[in-house]
Amino acid sequence: MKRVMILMGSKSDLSTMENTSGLLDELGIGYDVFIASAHRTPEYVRELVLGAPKQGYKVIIAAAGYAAHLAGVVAAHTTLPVIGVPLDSSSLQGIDALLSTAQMPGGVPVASMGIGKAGAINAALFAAEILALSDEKLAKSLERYREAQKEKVLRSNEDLSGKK
Ligand code: RP5
Repeated sequence: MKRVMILMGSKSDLSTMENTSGLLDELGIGYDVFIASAHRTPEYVRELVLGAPKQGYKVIIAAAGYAAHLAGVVAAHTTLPVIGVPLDSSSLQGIDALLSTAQMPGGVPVASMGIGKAGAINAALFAAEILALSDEKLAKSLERYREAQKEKVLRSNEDLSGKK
């Protein structure tokens, strides 16, 4: 079953968002990806989001650059958790997208990640953390991911001291 719906405003967002899909693959979480823009295809966004619960999606990840209204518009149409990923597509290096994604009016929350690649990675992990609340196997996978990350950092210290 696909538990995560990933939306992005343009095909040009795909390379950054492969950090999200790649990590979901690693964690064994099913997802579907759709290109849907809050500005260019507003009706399609609405249709996808309204249909999401019936399709079994539990979390929606929405990524966009420029005036990134996608996550907010998605959140306006659902009470599923919405994770926003602001992308650095414009000459403002994603600050525009970050503010558009994060600065939601009270009442319609979007969990905004950071800009770009790190945000895309964290979106997958945050979605996994939500799903892990009712999935013990996934919770264990997340613990293993953290452990592997820790070991990688510690190993890089060992590599450094080996060079001294
Ligand atoms: C946003 O505009 C998209 O999310 C993308 O980041 C940006 C540029 O889109 P393209 O002009 O490359 O299609 O809506």
